[in-house]
Amino acid sequence: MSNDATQTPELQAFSKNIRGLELSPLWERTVSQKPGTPCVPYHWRWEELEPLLLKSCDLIDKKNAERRVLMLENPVLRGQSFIANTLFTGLQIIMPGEVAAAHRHTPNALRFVVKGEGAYTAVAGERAMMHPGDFIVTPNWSWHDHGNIGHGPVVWMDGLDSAFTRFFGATFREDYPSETQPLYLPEGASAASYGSSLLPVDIKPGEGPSPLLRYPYERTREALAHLAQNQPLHAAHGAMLRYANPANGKYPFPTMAAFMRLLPKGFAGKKYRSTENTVFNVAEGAGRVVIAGEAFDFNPHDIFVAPSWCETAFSAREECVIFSYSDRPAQEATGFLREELVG
Ligand code: 1HN
Repeated sequence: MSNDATQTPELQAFSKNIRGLELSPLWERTVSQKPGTPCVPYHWRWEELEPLLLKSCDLIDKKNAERRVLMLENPVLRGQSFIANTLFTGLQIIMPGEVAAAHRHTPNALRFVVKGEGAYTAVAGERAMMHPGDFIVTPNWSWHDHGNIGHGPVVWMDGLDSAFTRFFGATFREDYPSETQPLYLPEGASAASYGSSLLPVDIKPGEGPSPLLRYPYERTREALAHLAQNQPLHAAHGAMLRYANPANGKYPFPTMAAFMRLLPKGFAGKKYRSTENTVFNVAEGAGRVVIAGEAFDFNPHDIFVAPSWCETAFSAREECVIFSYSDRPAQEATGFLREELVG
């Protein structure tokens, strides 16, 4: 607050004098005390992204790019790597025969597979083939490498909570001594232990990231179709499911939640806002999303971001299936999360 009482010559001199001691008077503070962030809604079209990803393969090989990733940066965060204050989003492309070398880091990573067949990811000793629509978990500090043993390019979206590790000053990374890690678990091991609503008998619900490596699209799609046909739709979200950590029923990561929604053809959703920062990836269908008053017409594989407290409303020109991830678990754990239907 700045008023006459704070503008006396003595106070002005005081404020000026304390500046040299790295002090500032709270009564002159100008930073926002409102929800929301400086980040803006933004939409990236697959029809523009795909040719750029393919072009990047001609221009940079895997020896020179540790990961061939295009980062999606919020227009107000250019140079910062982030799509919103709390989230990283990248699009990664891997060509036949290529390997993305094994490493590990403190940020958690999720993958949402966009297009192509024949790529695998290996995480903590287990390999999983990646198929479009799959949701894949790379827990923090686990060794991971990727490869393409197929015949065409494969693209997926990387979502990381690296904004958190940067914020805390807790970013560490290490390369594995060889290009790929040893596979000490058979393919399907984590699905067998955790993927059928059954748990190993000695598992106690705890904290931490999901032990299930891959959430296959065909199961997600089937569950959503069933839900959309047999349950009332949510006024804003349509038929929406949350990916669960099977070991504790919570989120796949302590920081990041992931969701998939189905919007039936003709769905016109209500406006919704929350303090979550959310990134969307269109798995199927076309429609329109209005975020903070800006309309974006989306098509399959498009990506858009709804920063905190931006009103968001969906309408579906065709049946749509849309993946999203957000910082909800971190905001729930801290008690900061707020959400509402608007109007
Ligand atoms: C990373 O390790 C991957 O493993 C992708 O594929 C994107 C962005 C920032 C930091 C590490 C990967 C990343 C990343």
